[in-house]
Amino acid sequence: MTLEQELVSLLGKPIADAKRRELYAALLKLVKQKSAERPVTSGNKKLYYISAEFLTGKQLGKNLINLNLYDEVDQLFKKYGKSLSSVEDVEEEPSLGNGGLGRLAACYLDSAATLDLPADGMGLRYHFGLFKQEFRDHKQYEVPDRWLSSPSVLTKTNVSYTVEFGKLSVKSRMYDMDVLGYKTGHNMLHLFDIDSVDESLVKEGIDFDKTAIAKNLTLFLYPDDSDEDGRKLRIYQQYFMVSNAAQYILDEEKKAGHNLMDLADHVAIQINDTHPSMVIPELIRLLIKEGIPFYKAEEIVTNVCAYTNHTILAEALEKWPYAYLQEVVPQLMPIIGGMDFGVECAYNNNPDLRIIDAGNTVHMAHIDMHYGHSINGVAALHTDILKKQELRPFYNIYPEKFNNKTNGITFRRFIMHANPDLSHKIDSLLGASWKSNATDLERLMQYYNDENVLNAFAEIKHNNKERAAQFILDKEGVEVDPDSVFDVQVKRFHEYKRQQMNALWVIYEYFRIKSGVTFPHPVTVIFGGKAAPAYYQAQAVIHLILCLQELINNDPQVSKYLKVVMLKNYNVAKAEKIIPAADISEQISLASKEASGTSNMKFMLNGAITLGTMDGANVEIKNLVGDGNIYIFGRSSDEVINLYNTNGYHAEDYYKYHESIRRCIDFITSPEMLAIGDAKLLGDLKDNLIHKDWFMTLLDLESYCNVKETMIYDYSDQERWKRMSLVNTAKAGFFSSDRSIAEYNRDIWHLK
Ligand code: 26Q
Repeated sequence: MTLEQELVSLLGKPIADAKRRELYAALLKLVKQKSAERPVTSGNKKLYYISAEFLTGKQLGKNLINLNLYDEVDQLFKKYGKSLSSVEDVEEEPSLGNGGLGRLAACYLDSAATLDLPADGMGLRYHFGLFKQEFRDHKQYEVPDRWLSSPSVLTKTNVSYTVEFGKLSVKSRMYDMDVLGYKTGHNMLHLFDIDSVDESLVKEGIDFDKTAIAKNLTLFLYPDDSDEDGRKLRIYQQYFMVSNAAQYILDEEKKAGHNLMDLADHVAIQINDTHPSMVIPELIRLLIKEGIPFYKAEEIVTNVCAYTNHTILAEALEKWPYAYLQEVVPQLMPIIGGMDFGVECAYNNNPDLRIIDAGNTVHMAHIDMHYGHSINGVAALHTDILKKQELRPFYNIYPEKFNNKTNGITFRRFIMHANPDLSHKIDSLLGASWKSNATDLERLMQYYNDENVLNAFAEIKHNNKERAAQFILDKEGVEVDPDSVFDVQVKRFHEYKRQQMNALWVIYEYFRIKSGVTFPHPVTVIFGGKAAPAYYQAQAVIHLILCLQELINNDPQVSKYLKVVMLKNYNVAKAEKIIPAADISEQISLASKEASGTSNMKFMLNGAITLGTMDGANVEIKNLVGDGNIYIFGRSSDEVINLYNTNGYHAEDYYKYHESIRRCIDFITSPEMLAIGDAKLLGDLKDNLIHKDWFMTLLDLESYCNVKETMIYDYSDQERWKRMSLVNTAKAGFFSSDRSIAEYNRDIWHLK
C-alpha cells in the first residue's frame, strides 16, 4: 500500500475531503501502527531515566521525522491543498515540565532511542501539567492547562501497582508513550497515574484542596520549588513515581529470569535531579523484602543508580523535614535511618555529609551521592563549581564518582523540525550525514567565504523572521518589522537569569532614542517565559516588561526604532517558532548560577549569535566558535563567587554613584510607567534592585549595555554577521544530545 492509500483507509475518505482534526487523528493512528511494527529496542542491560518532568513537546511532527515520513506526508498534503503544520497545531502540547530539566529529559529519550540503546523514561501523568500563562492588566495569571485529549499520544495499559503511604494506599495505572528514534530505535516513556483523580477539584485558577491525596495526587505539576505550598503533596508525588518505577523494574527483571543479586548487570537508573531520589531507599526496601540482606541491597542499588545535579542554587536542593517523610512514607524511614547510620560510621567527624542532619532534615542529594556510583554536572563550569564549592565535601571523599556531562539538544526537533528550510539547505550542501553525526556540520566552514551560501542562509533567516512576525501579530497583536534585529530571551523567569537586566537595557535604549541617538537598524526585543506563581519578584519583572511593551510600542517616536514583545505561554511549540527567527541569543545569567542552559544551544544551531556571560554552557560555546563569533560581557564566576563570600556587592553603591544606572532604575516608577502599571509591584521591584539585588543585576549592567550596543552596531556589517552566523551553526554539532547520551553510556550506564 502506498502512504496515501494507508491514510485514506484510516480516514475513510479522500484526503481532500478531511478536516484538520480528522487528518490529525488518522496520522496519530498511522504513527501508532508504524511504531508497533518497529521492534522494541532490547539488550542485556537497560536504562531507566526517572524524572518528575518530561517536557516532550508535540509528538506528531517529531514522530513523522523519526519514521522518515515527514517530507512525504508534507508533499502529499500539499497535493490536496492541506498543510501538515496546521494539522500539527491540532495536537495539545503535553505540559509535563517546567523548563530546561524537563526538556532535557525529552531530548535524552529521543537520543537514546536513536542510538539504539534500551532506555525507558519513567514519570508521572499529570492531568494539568504546568499552568497556562495569560496576561491581564500587564500581569501574569495562571490557569489550568488540561492537555489530555482524545485521541491521545498515550496508550492506557493494564499495568498497575499498589503504592502504600502512611495514611492510605492507592492503585496506579501506567500509560505509555512510544519513543521512536531517528530511523531506528523504539523505547517507551511510562507515565503513572491513578484512576481516582478528581479534576473537578480545580475551580478558580490553579488552587485546589491539597489534602485529598487520592483525588489530587497527579493533578498538577509543581510550578518550581519557590511555591512553598503543598510540600507534602510533592513528597507523595515523588514516592508514587519511584515506587511504581521500582516495582516495574523489578518485575521486568524477574520476567527476564535475572537474579536480583545481578541487578546492576542488567539495570541502570539515572536520577534526574533529586526529585526521584527516594528510588534508592525504595529499591533497597524491595530487595530486602526479596530476602537480600541490607548491606548487600545497599551495594547493589549503589551500583545501579547515578545522579545528575542541575543546579547550584541552595534553595533548589531538596531537603525534607523528617516528620513529613515519617508521615508520608514511614516504611522508608528505617532504610533512610540505616543509610544515615552507615554514613555516620564511615565519616563520623563530618556533619556536612550526613543524610539526616542535626535539625532532623533529610538531604535528598546526600542519599544520591553516598548511595549512587556517579554524580554529574551538566556543563564543564557547573561540574567544576560542584567539585570546588557546592559539593566539595563529597568530592573530597568520592572524587571518582564525579564527572561532567555537558547537556545537549535533539537536532531532530530543534533544526530538522523547527527550521526545515535551513535543514534542507544543509542537506544540499553536505548530504544528510549530519543528522546522525552532528559534528559533520563543521564541514559548513568550507563555505565561510562563499557568498552564495552565506546569502542563502541569510535569506532563510529572513523568511523565518517574516513568519515569526506574522505569528507575533496573530498571537500578541504586535506588529514587528522583519528587517529589525530580533533580540530574543526566552526561558523561565528567575532573578538569576536576569530578564530585569534586559528590561533595564530597554529603558536605557528608550532614553537614547528620546535624545535623538538611534541604531541604523531598529531592534525588536522579544521575551517569553513563565514565573512561578509564588515568586513575587519574577512576577514583578514580567509586569515591568509588559508595561514597557505598552509604553514603547505606542510611542510613535520610539517604536520606529525599538519594539518590545512578551510572548504569552512560552512552550516548546513557541520555542520552535521563535528560535529559528532570532539574530541575538540572550544568555545573560549571573556567572556561576546557570548550570548549563540549553536554549543557548538551540539558538546557536539556528544561526543566532550569543550575547552572554561566562556561565554554564556559554563557556563551551565560546570555546567552540572563538572570541570573534560571540559577545561576552560581565564578571566571571570566580569574581561573583568571591563577591558572595566577602559580601562585596552593594547594589546601593551602583545606584548612588552611577548616574545612568540610577536614571534607568528611577524610570521604573516614573509617571509614564505608573500611568500603565501597578505602583506597588513596580515600587517593590525598584526597591529590591536598589537594596537587595541578590543576583547582581547592577554589577554587570554597564558592561551589558556597552557590549550590546557594539553588537547591534555590528549587525550593520552584514557580511561579517552572516559569517558569524554560519560559524555558529557549523560548530553546534558538539551540542547534539546524541553526543551527551553517548557519553552517559560510555562513562555511566555501559549499556552496549
Ligand atoms: C524542587 C522542589 C520542589 C518543587 C519543585 C522543584 C524543582 C522543580 C523544577 C526544582 C527544579 C526544577 C527545574 C530545574 C531546571 O530546569 N534546571 C535547569 O536544568 C537544565 C538542564 O540541565 C539546565 O540547562 C539549566 O541551567 C537549569 O537551570
